[in-house]
Amino acid sequence: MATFVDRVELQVAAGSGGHGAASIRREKFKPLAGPDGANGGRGGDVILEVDASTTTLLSYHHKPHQKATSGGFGKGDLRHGAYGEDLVLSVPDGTVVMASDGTVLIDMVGIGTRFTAARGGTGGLGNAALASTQRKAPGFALLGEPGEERTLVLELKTVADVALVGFPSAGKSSLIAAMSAARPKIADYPFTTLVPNLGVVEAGDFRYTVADVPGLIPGASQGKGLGLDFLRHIERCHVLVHVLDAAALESDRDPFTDLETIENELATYAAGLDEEAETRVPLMDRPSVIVLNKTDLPDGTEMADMVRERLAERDVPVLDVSALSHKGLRELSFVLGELVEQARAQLPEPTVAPIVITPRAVDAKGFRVVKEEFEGSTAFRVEGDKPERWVRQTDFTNDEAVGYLADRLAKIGAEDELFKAGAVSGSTVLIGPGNDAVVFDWEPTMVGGAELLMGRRGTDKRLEDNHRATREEKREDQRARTDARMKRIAAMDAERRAGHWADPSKDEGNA
Ligand SMILES: Nc1nc2c(ncn2[C@@H]2O[C@H](COP(=O)(O)OP(=O)(O)OP(=O)(O)O)[C@@H](O)[C@H]2O)c(=O)[nH]1
Ligand SMILES: [Mg+2]
Repeated sequence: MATFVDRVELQVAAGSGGHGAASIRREKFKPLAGPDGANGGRGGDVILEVDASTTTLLSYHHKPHQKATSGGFGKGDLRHGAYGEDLVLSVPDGTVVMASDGTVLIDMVGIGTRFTAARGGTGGLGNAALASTQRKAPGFALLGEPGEERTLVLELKTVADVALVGFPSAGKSSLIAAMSAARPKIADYPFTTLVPNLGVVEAGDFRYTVADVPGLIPGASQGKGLGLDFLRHIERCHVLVHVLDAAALESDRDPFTDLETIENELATYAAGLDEEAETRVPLMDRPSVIVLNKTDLPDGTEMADMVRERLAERDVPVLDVSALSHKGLRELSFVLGELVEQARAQLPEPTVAPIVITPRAVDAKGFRVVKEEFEGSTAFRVEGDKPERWVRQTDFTNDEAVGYLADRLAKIGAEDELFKAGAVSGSTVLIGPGNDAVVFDWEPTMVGGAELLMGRRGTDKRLEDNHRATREEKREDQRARTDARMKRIAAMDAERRAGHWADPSKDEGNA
């Protein structure tokens, strides 16, 4: 069977932030003139955007991996890393975006609606930005953060005022083609239509959209034929049109049983739509119209005459039409226009469902320490956005960077909290969630001790040497150098006399 492409799994990866640079400016008479490592650039976001010219999710079926560009590295001489470019992915109106567990993240309705699917990583700070009065020459920079990565499920639920439903080959696409400027594929074999076609119909000066969905067969609600994959396209429509083939060739079919079959499938499907009930009129209660198509054919007119009365008992408009000869189409367009107008008027004010992001259990400090089992012994896990981000920014091959991380953690009180939770020197400390955590052997006192021995982190004695020599000091320096030179000359002369060196003047004399 043809693959259906209005439900796709999409892997999105935002760009990573570029690493910051650790660099020292050099000037002619001041080789260590201060830090000049610039920040890394921010990684690009992956953004979904509703675009009028996009009608299917087909392109993502072919390219399910989408990645934005990463930010550039910071460089010396304060050259900032380039920003990563955002990747904007066009999606059709009515695309529902879900997390991989099925949670709806956003229902993208309306041209121009945007959704940031994955956020780019922030660039790492360079050592120029990390410098402060206490830390004049940081010998490290922060790493750029990795971009967000997510698996999303995109599902298209066509947004149309009117949905045409019916058996395959009933003439749904032909009707769309006859009533609007849309030019869907039409053929005399079942399942010609694999994705919904959308058309704009004008009835006087009222305009509305009509969607033609793939043909339904008995058992569709259980997955037969194209199954459930397309039934969701009728969920949002205001008006249902039952397109009945009055000239069907099969002997076991007539418009009345066809209609009952389709209604059964819709009712079974609608029973599964619980959450929709509050915002929309239940599917089976929506206004509907019955059209008897192909009444240009003698068989068609005959059949229409036979079933018209029975169909009329349902208290919905029944119209004889022909997509081929355009018979009854003008009347149909006005009947539908009126129903759409009424339905739109009853529409509740559109409410934007807020996206609820479950907040993490952290206290006012922005982190918490939990005690847990880790590889058979007790460990302490630090959880919180800040500590986790700081860990990602740390270059663990650089002791100074690790020390800076310790400083940051101490500053928000992580050390105190670890003490309170019962951590002692040598305890295993994890920062971050699950298996992504960074594991440390905790040495709180050593960090302090190292501070005492080496002076403040990020200071460099050579940068602070502002002493200028006095005239007497310079003269003394000169004298010492002259002495040293004289000594060197005397030593060389002694070596020459001792015959260690060849003497060019003597060699010439021998020649
Ligand atoms: N004579 C006649 N033929 C029609 C009429 N409407 C459609 N047909 C023919 O019926 C066949 C099926 O038409 P489609 O419009 O493709 O039918 P459909 O309902 O979209 O079919 P699926 O997409 O497969 O569900 C084509 O050969 C059409 O030319 C009509 O009013 N009169
Ligand atoms: Mg069709």
